[in-house]
Amino acid sequence: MERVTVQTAPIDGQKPGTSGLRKKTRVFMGPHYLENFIQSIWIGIGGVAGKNLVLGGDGRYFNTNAAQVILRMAAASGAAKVIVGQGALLSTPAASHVIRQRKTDGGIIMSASHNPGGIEEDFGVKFNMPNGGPAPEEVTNRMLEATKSLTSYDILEAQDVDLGTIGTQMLGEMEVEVIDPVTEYVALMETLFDFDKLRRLIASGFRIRFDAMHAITGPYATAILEEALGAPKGTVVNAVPSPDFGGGHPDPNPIWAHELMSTMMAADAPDFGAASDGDGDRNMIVGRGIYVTPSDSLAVLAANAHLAPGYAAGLAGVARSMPTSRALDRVAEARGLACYETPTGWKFFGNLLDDGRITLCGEESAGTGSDHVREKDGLWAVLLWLSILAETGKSVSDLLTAHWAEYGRNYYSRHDYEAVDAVKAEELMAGIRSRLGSLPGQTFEGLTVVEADEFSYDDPVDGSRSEGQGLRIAFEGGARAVFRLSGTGTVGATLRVYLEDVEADPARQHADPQEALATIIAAADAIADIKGKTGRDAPDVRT
Ligand code: G16
Repeated sequence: MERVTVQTAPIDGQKPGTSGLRKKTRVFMGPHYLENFIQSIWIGIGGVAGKNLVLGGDGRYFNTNAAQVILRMAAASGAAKVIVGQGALLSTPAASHVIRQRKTDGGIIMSASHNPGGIEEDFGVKFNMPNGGPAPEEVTNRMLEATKSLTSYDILEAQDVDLGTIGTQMLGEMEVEVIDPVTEYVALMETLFDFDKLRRLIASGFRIRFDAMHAITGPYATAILEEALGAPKGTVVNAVPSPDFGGGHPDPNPIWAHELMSTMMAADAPDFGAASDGDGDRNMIVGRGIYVTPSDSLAVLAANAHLAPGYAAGLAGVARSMPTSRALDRVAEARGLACYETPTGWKFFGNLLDDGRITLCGEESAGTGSDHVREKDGLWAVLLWLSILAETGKSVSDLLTAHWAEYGRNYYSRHDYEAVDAVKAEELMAGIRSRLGSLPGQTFEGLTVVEADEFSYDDPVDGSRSEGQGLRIAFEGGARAVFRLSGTGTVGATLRVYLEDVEADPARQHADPQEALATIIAAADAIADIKGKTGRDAPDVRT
C-alpha cells in the first residue's frame, strides 16, 4: 500500500452551507472534487493524524464509493481509527451518538438529507465535532479557506475495505472497525423511553404507520417499532433504503409524504403516522385526520416531555430557530423555562446543549431533538410522541386541541419558491433589507408593521456573532413574516417565506392555516413583490 500525494488546484464553490457541502452527485464525482473537500476538512480540524473518527451515510448513490475514498484519505493522513457503519450506513442521529459514545474526535456524515438522491440528484458531506454536533461556523470557515488554497491531497493506494462484515481490519496503519449501524442507537432509545409501556400501548391495538421513504430510517424503525415494541410487520413502509430513495424525495412533509397523508386522512386511518427523511434526522407527525406542524410538534413535546422517563426531571430550557413559530415560547413562558432563539441550522443548538442551558430544541423544518445527541432525531421524536400518547391516553387530535386551548394556536406556514434565479433572489432580499428602517408604521393589506429587522445572533456561550440570518417583519397583533434564502439547496436559490399568526380564541383555532394566514400572506407578498421580482405566481411547496 502506497501513500501518494496528488497535485490538485482549488475548486470554486466548496462553501459549506446550512449543513455541510451539498452539490449535485455528478459534481461530487468529478475529478478531485470529493478529495479536495475531504483534505480541506482535515486542514479545518487541525489535521487528522492520530485521531479516531466515525464515518457513515444515508446510503444514497455514491455513498460507498465516497466512503472508500474517505477511508483511504484518512489512512494516508495518519488517522488512528475510523468506526464505520456496516455498508457505510449510519443515520445522522446514530452517527452523532456513536461519535459521543465512543469518545471520538468527530465524524464524517455523507448525506444531502431530505434532498433527492441518485446520479442526477444530490450528494453531501459534513463534519461533526467530538460533541456529535455539526461543525460550527468558525470551523467550516477554516475548511472553506483551505479549499481556496489547496495544492495537493494525500491518499493511500489500496484495495477497497470490506464494509459488509462487522469487525476490525487494518487499512495501512489505520484501524477500521465496522459496526452494526442500528444496535447502539436502539440501546440509547431504551435509556430514554419506557419500552414496556410502549409495548403495552401497541398490544392494546394502537395502530402506527411509519413511512421510511426508502431511506435510512427503515432499518432503525423496523428494529424499534416492529422488533422491539411488537408492532405488526408492515407497520414500517418503504423500509428498504435505496440509492435514489425509490425515485422519490425523502422529505417528510405533506407534499412529499402524500402517501402517508392520504392513509392518515382516510376513515380507517391508523392512530398515529410518522415519516422521516433521507438521513433520519427529520420527522413528520400525523394523527388520524390531523397533520401536526413541526412548530406545534416542538411545542407539544416541550409541554409534555416530562411524561417520558428520560425527561422526568423536567427541562433545563428550550430553543428554536428564529423562523420557527413562537408556539414554543408560549409553553416556555407558562412553565418558566428559558427559551433561546437561534439562526437556522442545528449547529447553533450545540453550545446551548453542551452548556446545559437547554434540554430540548427544534425547527420548523421538521427537526426536533434533545440533549441525547447533537443532531435532530426523527425516530426519537416519534418515540417521545408515542410516550406522551401512552401516558395521557389522548389521541393526537385531542392532545393538539387541548394544547391550543391552553396556550393559543400559532397558525403557521412556510412558502418555498425553489430554483429561483440566484441573482433575482438576492435582489429581492436586498430590496426588503434596504427598506427595513422605513417599514414600521406602514400598512399592507390592512396590517401595520410594528418592527422590521435583520436577525443576528450572539451566542451566549462562546460569544460568537452570526449576522444576516433572515429578515423579520412583525405586524400589529402578533403576526409575523420572515424572509430567508435556504442554505441547503443545490440549484439556484430557494426563497423561504415563513408566515405566522396567533389565535387565542379556542372557537377560532380550527381553520385551514392557508386561510387563517391569507392576509399575512398577501401582506408579505406586497412587501417583497415576490411575483414582480421572481416571476413566480405561487410557491412550489407550502408546508
Ligand atoms: C438542515 C439544517 C437545519 C435547517 C435545514 C433547512 O437540515 O440542519 O437546521 O433547518 O437544513 O435549512 P435551509 O432553510 O437553509 O434550507 P437537514 O435536515 O437538511 O440537514
